[in-house]
Amino acid sequence: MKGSRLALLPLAGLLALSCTKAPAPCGPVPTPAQLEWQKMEMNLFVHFGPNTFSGREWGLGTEPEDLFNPSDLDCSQWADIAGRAGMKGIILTAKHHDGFCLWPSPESSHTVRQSRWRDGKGDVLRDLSEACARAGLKMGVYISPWDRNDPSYGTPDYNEKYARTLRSVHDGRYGVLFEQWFDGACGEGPNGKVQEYDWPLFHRSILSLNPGAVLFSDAGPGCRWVGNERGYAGETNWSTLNADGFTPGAGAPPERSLSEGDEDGQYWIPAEADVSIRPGWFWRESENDKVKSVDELMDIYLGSVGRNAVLLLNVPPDTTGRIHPVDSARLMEFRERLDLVFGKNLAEGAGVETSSSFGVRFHGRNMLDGRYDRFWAAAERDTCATFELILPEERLFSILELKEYIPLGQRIRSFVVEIPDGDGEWRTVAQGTTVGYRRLLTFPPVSGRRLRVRILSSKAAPVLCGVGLYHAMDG
Ligand code: FUL
Repeated sequence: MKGSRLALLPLAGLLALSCTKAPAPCGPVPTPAQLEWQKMEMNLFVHFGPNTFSGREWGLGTEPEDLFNPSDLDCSQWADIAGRAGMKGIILTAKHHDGFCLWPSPESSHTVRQSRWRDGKGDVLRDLSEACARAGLKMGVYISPWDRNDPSYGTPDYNEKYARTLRSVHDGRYGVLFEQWFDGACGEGPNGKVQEYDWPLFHRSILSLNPGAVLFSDAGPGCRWVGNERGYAGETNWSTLNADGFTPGAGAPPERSLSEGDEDGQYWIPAEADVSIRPGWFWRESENDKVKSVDELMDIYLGSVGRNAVLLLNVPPDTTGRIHPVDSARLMEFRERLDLVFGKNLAEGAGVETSSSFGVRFHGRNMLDGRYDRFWAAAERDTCATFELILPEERLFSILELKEYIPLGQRIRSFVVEIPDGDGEWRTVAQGTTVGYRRLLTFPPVSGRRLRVRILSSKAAPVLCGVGLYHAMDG
């Protein structure tokens, strides 16, 4: 009795020691705000403004303010639909290229204040911030630097004015805004001149007031455009990017870096994939029958959220100021499909065997407890680590989900998924490259009890906090 107690002491000491030791980060890592942003996974994009009423994609800037006159603006309806669709935030085009401000901006005379809508007393940002707060959603803003209305556009004064505009929206009056969207389009203003933007000034103006804001643009610094407007990230998608020397618009990083990131990129600048549920960004009657199908939306989801990007899905309200019934019904069907496919993790209850682990705390079962902050870490030198799932019974699946614990950096370069064939030999069913925050890899349905993931190459020993198996059902 006495002897065994003594024998336990060094073991307890060892355990205490191993509890304090954790894997070291590898390369750039997300800021806390970028991590929270990535966890949002899917947000609603709202293109709304004079174009909704003119049918144009890019307004000229000469539209009379009275053109903007929604008959029944209802931001609570947007928030309700977004929340029910499983989105975590809403980003509104507070100012598009036509320069019209959906809030009574003190810096502009081309705003809702000059319109007949609500007798010039309306403020869409106010309505939306209140609706988002009620629905538990975050709010972000798209404020186009390109302005086809402002007479000072094309002169240094415009940069100062634009910076003041940003400050007046990010100063807390509309709550804490989670993202600022800087689109890359840059054309001529009313005087025929093109603006040279002062990006450092714009960034400072926001971050000094709202340090947690994630700044979107072609070159970051908070998150990056994915390089296309179809809603797909590269199959390989690093959240790291070499952004030095690049600017939004014409000076953007090459398309491949936007969609795939740069493996040894210096900065953590994850991808955001934007796409519209309709052919255009703004609502048009003629596109009511061209709303994307659930299959298309599902494919986009797998190609964005399932490839380590955040999905920004545009659903533009109509001239009433409400989301059209066709779009809202489609979003609800999309949600039903997501719940059907991802509602239950078929890996639940599985035994997990790993090639190694980094001390006792970081064992393989951590990948199945549903918590982001508990993970399996392979032993320090085990960059070709393997884990195997042993399911309680035979199950049919066609999607593998992997999640890296990105506060320690993005590591995995390539992996294969294998199941045993009749002779017990491992057979490859799929292969992938990067993982990142969340990877959903699809393959023809397989039925079995055992599945093995062999990481072939990783920048440092893999650190995975989630694994899932699902079955993709078609419509
Ligand atoms: C682009 C704009 O030019 C389009 O009109 C749209 O707003 C898209 C999301 O960003 O830069």
